[in-house]
Amino acid sequence: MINPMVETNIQDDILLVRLNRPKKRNALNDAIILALEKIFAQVPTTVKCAIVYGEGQHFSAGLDLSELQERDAVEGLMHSRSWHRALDAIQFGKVPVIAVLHGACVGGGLELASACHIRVAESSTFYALPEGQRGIFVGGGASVRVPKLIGLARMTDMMLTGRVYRAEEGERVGLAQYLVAEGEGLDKAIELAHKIGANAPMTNYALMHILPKITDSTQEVGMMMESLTAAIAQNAPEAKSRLQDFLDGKAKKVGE
Ligand code: 1HE
Repeated sequence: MINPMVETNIQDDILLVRLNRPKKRNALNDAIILALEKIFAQVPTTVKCAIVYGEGQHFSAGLDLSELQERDAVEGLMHSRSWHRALDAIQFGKVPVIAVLHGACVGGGLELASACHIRVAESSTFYALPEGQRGIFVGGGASVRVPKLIGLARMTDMMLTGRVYRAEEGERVGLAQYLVAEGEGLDKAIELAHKIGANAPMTNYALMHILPKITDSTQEVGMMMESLTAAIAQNAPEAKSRLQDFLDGKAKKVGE
């Protein structure tokens, strides 16, 4: 175990990562951020998908505010970059990552969730970016990732006014892709993880590493990257056998 505040466990081919600091509402201190970076840099090759979730009543209360007091500007810059490294290790790591949300998913907690590829929200989830109210600014990648989920106007509103999105509204605006009943998030995530793990590795790789670059590119460059990716993916033996299975009537139809 890298750090008792972040417990890991492998179940089948799924890596379960549990934030385990419930007394402090899973507030993310430097040690937790470092542990997350290490965990996601060292995902065993047998693992096909990971799930991040939180112990206690909340997913995460964000940055551990007690750590902010003594930092000067240079230390603040380094601190923000350490979050970027850790959350990049999640977004651009070896396997897709699903976040299971409940209770507070605020500040750095939302930054962590938005670095994951899929968010499953239980009905108690609420989202906020209280940095505006605390007199600070987001530093864990929210200004890049959150507008991609909900748009610039909504993120600006969240920070200017302290607006809180409840679970249902959050799913509607794009903060989560799935909304489930309380206590059902982990089961839903495991079900999704099995589906993700059954994909061809090249497809998952392309979705994690190439699609974000395509969407950040100009149309011309994006289209070219898409064609190159399509060509490489369909050339793989795995793609050939899956296509043959469909033509032979052996593969599942859409929706089955
Ligand atoms: C904390 C933190 C924290 C709780 N850092 N200690 N994030 C925030 O501004 C959110 C601040 N937290 C809250 O608004 C509330 O704690 C919650 C709505 C999340 C949960 O409320 P509740 O009633 O369940 O818990 P609580 O009683 O407020 O907190 C329990 C303990 O956790 C208490 O400590 P105790 O020693 O008095 O028991 C709290 O002080 C402690 N705690 N949240 C430190 N965040 C990379 S930049 C990212 C920038 C940000 O993330 S800014 C947003 C920070």
